[in-house]
Amino acid sequence: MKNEKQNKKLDQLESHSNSNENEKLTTNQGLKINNNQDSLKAGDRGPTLLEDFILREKITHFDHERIPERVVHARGSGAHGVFKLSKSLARYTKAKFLSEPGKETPVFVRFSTVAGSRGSTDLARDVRGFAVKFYTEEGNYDLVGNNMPVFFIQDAIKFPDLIHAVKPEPDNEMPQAASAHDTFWDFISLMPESIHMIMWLMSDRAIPRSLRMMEGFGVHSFKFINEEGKVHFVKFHFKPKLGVHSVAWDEAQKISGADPDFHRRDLWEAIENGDFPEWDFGVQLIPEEDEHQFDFDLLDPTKIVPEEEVPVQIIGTLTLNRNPDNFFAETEQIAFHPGHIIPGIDFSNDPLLQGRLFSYTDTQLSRLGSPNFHEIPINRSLNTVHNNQRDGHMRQQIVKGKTSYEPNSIGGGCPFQAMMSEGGFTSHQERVSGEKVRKRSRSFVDHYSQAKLFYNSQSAPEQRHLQNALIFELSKVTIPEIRERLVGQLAFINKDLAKKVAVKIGVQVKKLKYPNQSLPADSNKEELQSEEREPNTKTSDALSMENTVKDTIKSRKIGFILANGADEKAVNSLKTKLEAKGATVEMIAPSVAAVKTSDGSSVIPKHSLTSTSSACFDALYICAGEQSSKELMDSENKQNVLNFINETYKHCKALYFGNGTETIYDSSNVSMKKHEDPAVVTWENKKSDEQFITAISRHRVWELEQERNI
Ligand code: HDD
Repeated sequence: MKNEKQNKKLDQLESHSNSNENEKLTTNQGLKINNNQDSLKAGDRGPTLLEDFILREKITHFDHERIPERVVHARGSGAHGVFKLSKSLARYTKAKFLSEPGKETPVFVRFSTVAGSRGSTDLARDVRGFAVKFYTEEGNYDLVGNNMPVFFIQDAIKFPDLIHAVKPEPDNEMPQAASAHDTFWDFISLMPESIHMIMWLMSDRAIPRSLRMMEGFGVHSFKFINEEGKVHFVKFHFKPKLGVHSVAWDEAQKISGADPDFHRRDLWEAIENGDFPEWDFGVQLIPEEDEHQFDFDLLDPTKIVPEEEVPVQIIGTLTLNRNPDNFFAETEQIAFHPGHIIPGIDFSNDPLLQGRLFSYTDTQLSRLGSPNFHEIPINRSLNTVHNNQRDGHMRQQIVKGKTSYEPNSIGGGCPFQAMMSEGGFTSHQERVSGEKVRKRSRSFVDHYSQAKLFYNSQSAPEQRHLQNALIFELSKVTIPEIRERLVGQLAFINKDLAKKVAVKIGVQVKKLKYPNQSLPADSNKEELQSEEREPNTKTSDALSMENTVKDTIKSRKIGFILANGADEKAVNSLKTKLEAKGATVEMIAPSVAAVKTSDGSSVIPKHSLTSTSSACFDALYICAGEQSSKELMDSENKQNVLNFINETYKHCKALYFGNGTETIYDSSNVSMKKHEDPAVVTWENKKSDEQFITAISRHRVWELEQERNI
C-alpha cells in the first residue's frame, strides 16, 4: 500500500505515468506483440532474420538503457514530499513560497553519497548530499546542499582536483566509495582549507544511522531580497525531527556487507509504513550591513555561522510522504542546479557557489544528453514553460505558431517579458568593482579556528570516534610523508589529537613550516599562512550530536531473537508496546521456518540468524522462555546468537534479556559487565519494558563504549 499525499507535482507526473496492468504487450510503435519468446528464424533451427524488427527494437533499447552516472553523488535515493511554511519570511524575501504561513509546496528530495558509484554501499564514510527541489508557483527552486555545513575547498576551480583525489585511483580504479587512500589524503594534507571539513568528515556525521536522521545545510550564504530590495544573507538548515544519529564505524562496515542498500531501504520502508520523515526547515538571517561583523568571511564556504551568534529560526516543515514510482524516471533523471532560483532569492559571491552555477547545467547535458532535460517529467516546473528555445534532442513540447524569436510582430510579441510586479525575475543589483585578479581574499585565510571549534564541541566519545576514523583512514595511506603532513595539520587543531593519531600511524608530530603548500611560489607565504592563533577554547552545542533529540523510538527497528517455545505473552506484550510507540519489530529465529510459541501459535520469522546482522537493528530483545533459550543455546545456534548479542553490546545499543534467558546472558559478553548500564535490561529489572524503551530512545550509550568493548 502506498501512503500518498496528492499535490500539484504528483498530479502533473500522473499525466506521464503508465501502468501495464491488464494491458497487452506492444512494441514502442504500439503494435501488439504475439510472441515475446522466440526470435524470427529461417526454420525453427535456422538463423535469426535481420527482418525481426521486434527483436531489434527490444535489443536496441536494452543496449541504450544506461546513461552516464553522476560524476559525483552517483549513489542516491529520493522521495516526494511537501514543504509547509509555518512562519512568514515576507519581511526578508519576496519568494512566494516563503511568504504565506500554511502554504504547501511540493518537493522532491534526493539524498546521496559523494564518492561511490551508483552501485556502491550506502554506509561509506562520506558526505551525504541533501538536494531539495521545491516546485514553487514561481518556478523550480533547488537547494542543493549536504549533510555537513561546510565544504572542502573555497574556490570551485579546485573541485575537479578534490574529486579526482577522492575517487578511485586512476591506475587501478581502487578503492570504491572510500576516502581511505593515498591520493585523497595527499591532496588534503596540502590543502589546509579542507581541515574544518575533514573534522566533519571524520566525525560520525559521515556514517548516519538513517537518511531520515541527518541534518541538511545549504552550505553557502545565499541572499534574500524583499519587496523593497533590502538584502539579508541567509544560511539554510534542515533539522530532522528524529534527531541526528549515527552508527559505529565497525557497524557501518558490517552493514555494508549485510545490506548495502541499508539507507535506501530504510527510507523506502519508512515512507511505505507511513513513518514520514520530517525536518524543521530553518534560516539564519544576517542583514547586509552586518556582513563584516564576523571573524570569518560570510562568503567562505569552509565556515559556519555559529548558531550561538545567529540563531536558526524555524520557518516550516519538510515532509517526505511518497516513494517514487520509478527509480530511473524520477530519482535518476532528476536534475538539480543551485542556479535554479526564484524572485526573492539570489546568489552571494562565494567563489565556490559561483563556479557551481556553471557546472550543473553542463553536467546534465552530458548525463541526460540534451538541453531539453527540463522537459523530463520530474524536472518540469509547475508553470508551463514559454520561451523561444527550440529543437534539440528529444524535444517534447509542441510549440504552436511561426515565431521563435523576440521581438516579433508576427506572433503578437509573445511570449512577453514579465514586469517585476508580475513575478519577472531581476538579479539583485549589487555594486561590484575591483581589479581583475586570480586571488583569494585575506579574509579566507584562517583555516583552523572553526576546525578547533568543531573538535572542542564534540563529546568525549565523539572525539574518540573522530580520532579513530583518522587512524583508520591514515593507516591506509602508504606514503609516510603524507601521513606526517596531515598530522602536522592536526597539530594546529589539537596537539593531543595529533599525538594520538601520530603514535598509531607511526609518524612524528612535526611543525609544518608552510601549512599551505599549494600557495604559488611568488606569493607572500608568511602573510597568507593560516597558523595556530590564540588557543580557541570556544564550543558550540549545536555541533555535537550528543545534544540531539533523544526522546523517541519512532521508526526504530527492534530485533526479537526467538526459537520454539518462546513466551508468547511476554513477546506479544513487548511487541505491542514498542509498536504503539512507533517502532518496528522483526523476528529473528534459527531459520525462517515457522516458530511455535509457548501457546502453540506460529510465528513466521522475517530473518534467520544467518540471513541478517545485528548491525541492521537498533536494539535486541532475547525473547523470554526457557525452552526457546535452550534451542538458541544448542550447538547449531549458540555461536550465531552470541555473535548477535555481543555485537549489539559492543555497538552500544539497548539489549533486553527476557525471563528464562539466564543461560544466554551468562554465556554472552554482557555478563562480564562491571558497571551500571542503563541500556542492558534483564528479567531482574522492575519496569523492564519501559527501561528498554527509554534505552532505545537514547540511541546509544556511547559513553560506555570502552567498558562494553570487551
Ligand atoms: Fe555539487 C551534484 C552538493 C560543490 C558540481 N552536488 C551534487 C549533488 C549534491 C551536491 C547534493 C547531487 C544532486 C543530485 O542529487 O542529483 N556540491 C554540493 C555542495 C557543494 C557542491 C553542497 C558545495 C557547497 N558541486 C560543487 C562544486 C562543483 C559541483 C564546487 C563544480 C564546480 N555537483 C557538481 C556536478 C553534479 C553535482 C558535477 C554531479 C551531478 C549533478 O551535478 O547533477 O555538477
